[in-house]
Amino acid sequence: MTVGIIMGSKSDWPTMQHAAEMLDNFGIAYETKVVSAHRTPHLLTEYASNAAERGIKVIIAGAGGAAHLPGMAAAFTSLPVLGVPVKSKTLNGVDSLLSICQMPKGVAVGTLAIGDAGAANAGLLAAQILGCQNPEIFEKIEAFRKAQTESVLANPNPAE
Ligand code: RP5
Repeated sequence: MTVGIIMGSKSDWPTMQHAAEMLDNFGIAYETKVVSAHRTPHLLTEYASNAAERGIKVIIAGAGGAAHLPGMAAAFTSLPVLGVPVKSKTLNGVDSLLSICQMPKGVAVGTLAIGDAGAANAGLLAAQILGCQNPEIFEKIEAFRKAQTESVLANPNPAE
């Protein structure tokens, strides 16, 4: 597996599946797993510590509320970690966003937008990271962006 998609709870899957779908577009292999920073802290340590050794190149970590998963995963690995703030019921994901993005200097998490768009873009950004070293993926991303642009230009009337 090239990308590890982890999330704090099964309840995060409706959001995080958008990251998986994006990777599917580019034919990138990934694994998905519930790893909770709070409920399964030892599993988080093990997962993040061993990810590089297992061949993972990028970790996408989604969590909601007190969203410590991406930051703690980043603490245990030098792989790039992309954090997805899952929209929480009480604070609409602003809590998740602030928990993920306010990392201390020296331990980086690339924070995406709250919710589905953030998850999809985490998949896209993971593909772009991998595409730097992989011309086949790079070409697929170029084609994806070209098709997206052409689709917008071909449908300029918002009322149609
Ligand atoms: C976080 O708490 C999870 O990432 C999830 O977004 C949130 C709620 O989890 P559940 O109570 O639905 O399992 O750890």
